[in-house]
Amino acid sequence: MNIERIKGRVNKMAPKMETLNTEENKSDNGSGIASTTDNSLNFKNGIIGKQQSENEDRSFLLKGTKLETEINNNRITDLGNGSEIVYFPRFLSYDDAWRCFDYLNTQIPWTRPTIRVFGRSCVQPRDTCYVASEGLPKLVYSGYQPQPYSWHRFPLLLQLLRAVEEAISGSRYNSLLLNRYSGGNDYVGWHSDDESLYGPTPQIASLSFGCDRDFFLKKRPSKSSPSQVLEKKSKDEPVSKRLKRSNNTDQHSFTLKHGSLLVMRGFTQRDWIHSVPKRAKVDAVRINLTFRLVL
Ligand SMILES: O=C(O)CCC(=O)C(=O)O
Repeated sequence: MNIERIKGRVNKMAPKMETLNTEENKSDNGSGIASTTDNSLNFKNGIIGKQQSENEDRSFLLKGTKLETEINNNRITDLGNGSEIVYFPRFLSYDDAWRCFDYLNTQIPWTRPTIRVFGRSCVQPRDTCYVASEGLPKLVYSGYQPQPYSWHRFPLLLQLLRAVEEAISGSRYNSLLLNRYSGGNDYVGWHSDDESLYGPTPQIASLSFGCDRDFFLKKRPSKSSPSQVLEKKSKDEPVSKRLKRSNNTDQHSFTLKHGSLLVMRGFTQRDWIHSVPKRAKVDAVRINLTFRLVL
C-alpha cells in the first residue's frame, strides 16, 4: 500500500491546509482523557472550526443547533418515509484526516475473519475490528462474533466519538465497527445494519479516511415489487450500471471522501440496503469507522 501516493492524489483536490493549534490539542477534549500525543486532533480545522471562527459563538458546539441548521439547509438527503442521510464532505480537515488514517492503519489490531454467507464459509473481503463499551450485548453478524476492544486502548477513537456526537445534536454512540479496504477488490456487499441490538431506528455515523469509494443505497426489495424484477433481470451486471440506468428515487450514491462523515438515520436500516462495491481501478487503502448505539 503506497500511502504517500494516495495522500498526493487527495491533496490535489484538497483545500489549503490550516495550521494545527497544538496548545489546544493538549487540553481535555471532553472525553475525560487529556490529549497529549502526536495523534491528537484539533477539530477546529474541520467544518466545526470553520463555523466557530465565522460566528464567534461556541454555544452550538454544545447544543449542535447551528450545525444542525446547516444540515437542514444543505446536507440532508430525504429518502422518504422517515429515512434520511446526512453527508458532510469535509467533516475533518485534510490534515487531521491523514493523522487519523496513519494512526488507524498502524495501531488498530486488524483481522480478516472467516464469515458465513449463504451457508458457505468465506474470508471477509476487508479487515475489521470492533470497539465497544463494557457490558453491552454481543454483536454477531454473518456467523461471526467479534471480541470488542476497549475505547480506552485507542484515545483517538474517543476523540472522534466526541466530535461526531457534538456535530449531530442528540446523538450518542457506544460501539464502533472499523473496516479497512486494502484495495479495489475489498468491498462490502448489499446489507443493512438492522440487527435487533440497535433498535428499530438506529442512527449510524460513518467516517471515511483514505481513498474515495462509492457508497450505494437502494430500497430494500419487497417480495413482489418492481425493483425485485429489475434485480432478477440484471443480476450479472455491475451494481453501478444498474444504478445509473434506473433513474428513480429507489437508489442513491455518494462518493465517500477522505475526512467525510455520512449519517444514516430514521428507518434507513429497515427500508434500505447499502454497499461499497468492488472497484477495479482502485489500488489504495480506505478506512471506515461506523459509530453505533447498542441499546
Ligand atoms: O465502508 C463503509 O462505508 C460501509 C461500512 C458498512 O456498511 C458497515 O460497516 O456495515
